[in-house]
Amino acid sequence: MFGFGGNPMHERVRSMAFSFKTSLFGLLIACMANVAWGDDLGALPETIKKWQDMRFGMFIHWGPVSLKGTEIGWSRGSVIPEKEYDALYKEFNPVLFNADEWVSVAKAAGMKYLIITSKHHDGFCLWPSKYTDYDIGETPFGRDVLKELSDACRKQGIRFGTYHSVCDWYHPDFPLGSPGGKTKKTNPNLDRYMKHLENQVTELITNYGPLSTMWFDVPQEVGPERGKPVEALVRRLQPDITINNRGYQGPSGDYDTPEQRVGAFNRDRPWETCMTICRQWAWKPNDTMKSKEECIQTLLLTVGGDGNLLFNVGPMPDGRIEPRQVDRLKEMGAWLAKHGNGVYGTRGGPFQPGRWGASTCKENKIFLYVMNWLKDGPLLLPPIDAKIIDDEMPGGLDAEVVQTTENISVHVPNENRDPIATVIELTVDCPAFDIEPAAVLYRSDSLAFGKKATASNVFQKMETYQPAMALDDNPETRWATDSGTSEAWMEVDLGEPLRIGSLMIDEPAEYKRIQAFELQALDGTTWKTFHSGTTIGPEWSLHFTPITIQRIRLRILKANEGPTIREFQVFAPSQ
Ligand code: FHN
Repeated sequence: MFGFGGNPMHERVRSMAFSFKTSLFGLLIACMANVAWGDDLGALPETIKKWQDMRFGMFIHWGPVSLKGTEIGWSRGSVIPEKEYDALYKEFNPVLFNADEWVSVAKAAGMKYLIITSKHHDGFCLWPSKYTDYDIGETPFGRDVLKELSDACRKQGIRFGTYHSVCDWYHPDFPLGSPGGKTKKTNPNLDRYMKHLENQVTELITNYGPLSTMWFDVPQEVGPERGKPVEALVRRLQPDITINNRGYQGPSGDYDTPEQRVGAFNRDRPWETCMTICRQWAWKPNDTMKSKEECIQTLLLTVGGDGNLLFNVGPMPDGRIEPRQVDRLKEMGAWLAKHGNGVYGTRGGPFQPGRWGASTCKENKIFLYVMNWLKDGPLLLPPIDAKIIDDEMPGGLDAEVVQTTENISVHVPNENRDPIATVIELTVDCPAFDIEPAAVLYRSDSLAFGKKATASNVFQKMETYQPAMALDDNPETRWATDSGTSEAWMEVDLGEPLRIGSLMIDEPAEYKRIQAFELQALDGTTWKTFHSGTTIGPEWSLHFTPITIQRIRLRILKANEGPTIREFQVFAPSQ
């Protein structure tokens, strides 16, 4: 039973509501208990469980801006002059749009739900709304994209939901305008705008529902006082809907939404990572696309943390999803077709995700997804208060699992390992979800692990962003610098002169900002550069002629925003 803690009365009402067959009875009970439905009560536990069981969804950011290949909403009035941006709809004619094709791509990817931008911050609506002329009905294309897409989803058994921006830099009544909400409208009326928002939300749920989700975003200017009534309206219109936490400023909705990163392990409040398959939310020609390995591992690390993954594509101006993105999604689906049993309908843990990999659980099964093995020796997992009664690998391959009171040793011969994630299914003698979650101390062989680190700048001087966070083998932590920092260095003192022959620097994909850097070793009192480059990125590695040094530093000469490093590892020369 999902509880969000909080007021016991709510729990009682919720559990009473949950035991009734329809949420209408629940609504009745809630009224009798004098609790305003939708104000304080989140989604019913049953609704949340169905939403969690889906685990993997398609996010779609689309609109006339795809004609320009720039970022939706944000390029209005910055990269593209406002008037030019706002006139794009007049030439928007995606004649190759085929809702059944899009939905079949989502299905082939193993996705179970689909969320599309009904309206982004630029105000353009992908359905013929009664409340504006700035919508798909006024384009040469003219067709109701949301209708076709929601019908296709229903036909193919995929849940349909909408992303609806709370802020609206186009609408005259919303106080802020482009670029990026940094300008003020001349004669705004926020109360009138909120009524407009409610009218359009009502259209979405009434005409294209039932929706899986109302995915709100960027609630500039909207606090709980104005936002809660909208959330309550959504729940009244459709009690079995999920709402994310971006409908208004402050804690809200049924689940959290870490963006462009895998969220932290959390079983107490539902959450969903939203992430782009490329770098931009809307379509961009030749945008950098994530590898198959990164896409699948991101999904596994997300579900291993007990989260959902909402994975974004930006369709092209002709209405197609870019073929290379389709291929990537189909690769994900092919992998999930073999190993999805440990993804759908599971919960995260008990072994918490990290560099080692991730685990999920369902009934008396634990699914291990091992992504990195130690160079020598088995993977060591922490002990659990349950007995492992069986272990197996897909295809009957052989794994060696030995459980003691100290640890669980997992060994799989090289030839049986999957380069993306090796799947081992453990059977235990109790409901696996009842096992206390535990972190896996995955130790790399880095000679910098736990050593002394200093840096020229630390984000707001916070302990949690010190350079030591890049020496802890923990992908959840990182060294970060203040926003606006364009040059910085971090230095590691290995404690004594050591011989090194390679290093790995992990600059997170979502924070890839370094544009020029040097690697230097201290020779006496002089820093000598032994490598220089322009980009680093995720898990960048360098092999070099072995050198013996004690102090090494990464000197960032140019970054387009405050640089951040998740891991800085140095290794002895390989034998
Ligand atoms: O500004 C938007 C952005 O364009 C995109 O829609 C993401 C998706 O989660 N949300 C906002 C940035 O947080």
